[in-house]
Amino acid sequence: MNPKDDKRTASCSSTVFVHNPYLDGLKDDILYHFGLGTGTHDLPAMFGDVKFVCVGGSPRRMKAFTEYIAAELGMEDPKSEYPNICAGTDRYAMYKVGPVLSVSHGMGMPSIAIMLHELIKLLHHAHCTDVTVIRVGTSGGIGLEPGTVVVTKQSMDATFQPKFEQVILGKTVVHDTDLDQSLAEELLQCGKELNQFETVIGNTMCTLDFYEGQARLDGAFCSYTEEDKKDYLKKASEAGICNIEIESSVFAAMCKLSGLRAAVVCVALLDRLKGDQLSSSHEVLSGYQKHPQILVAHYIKKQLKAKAVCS
Ligand code: R2B
Ligand code: URA
Repeated sequence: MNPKDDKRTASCSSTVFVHNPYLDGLKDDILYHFGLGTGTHDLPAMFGDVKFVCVGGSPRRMKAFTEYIAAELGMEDPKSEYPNICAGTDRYAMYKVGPVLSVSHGMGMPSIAIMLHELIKLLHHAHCTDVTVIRVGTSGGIGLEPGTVVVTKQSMDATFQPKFEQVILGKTVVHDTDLDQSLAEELLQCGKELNQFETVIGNTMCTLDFYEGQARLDGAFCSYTEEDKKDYLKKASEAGICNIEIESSVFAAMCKLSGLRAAVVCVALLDRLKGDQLSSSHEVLSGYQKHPQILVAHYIKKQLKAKAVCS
């Protein structure tokens, strides 16, 4: 639907757009991988107040994020277990506290793309407005100290191009991967204010896989030399790439298509110029994984405080 044709579009609030003329013809829309649907759930009542959606790979991490943000916002309920809203399925997990929704997306572009189709429809059916979506994740850094948080400027593919390609009906469709630059700058500023860990802004390379796709030497297969790997990572660095992960490009493309303000905030778990294996202890890696959550919680708190002052 064109933004101008949407009667719900108020002068200063933006809705979540779907671009599918067939959706209106559906009696009920079943969000299969969430175990939710328009015929079975009152989506506006359940989700109409959502303003921030935080997405990340692991269900456990997204539950931990919900507990953390609830405490940070002073919304924690000591008796609450934060039930998984998607309990009817084990594909994704979803938690909600106040205006913050946390959703897991699994690993890789196909997994996050399926989740995003259903998330965008959910937000649309729930008549949500002014929603910000942030991926809080992990990545491999290029020349960064482990624990550094990278706020993505632009998501690049494995050939260092800022695009996401999808084959639809046998034809390659190219989407751009622009993220909201002002949101990225605000998040960088939050990292500076917190001053608890290094935060940088830079390009993120999104690959099809964790091993050969990211020039690792420790996969089941390796069809290149260590010299080739070093040369590739050097070229990536020269293209402004600071970190590598496997979801950001389709995330950026789909959020842009639906008019969602979006950002990617990932911690670097290791420096890929120094190695491939994640050899730090579980405690150290868990500590690093909290960095994007701390930063994004700070951002959400600031936004809610500013809104409270204005209203
Ligand atoms: C980063 O870490 C995960 C793989 O270990 C994947 O979800 C990603 O993008
Ligand atoms: N996630 C990735 O995709 N790559 C890494 O090296 C670490 C986490």
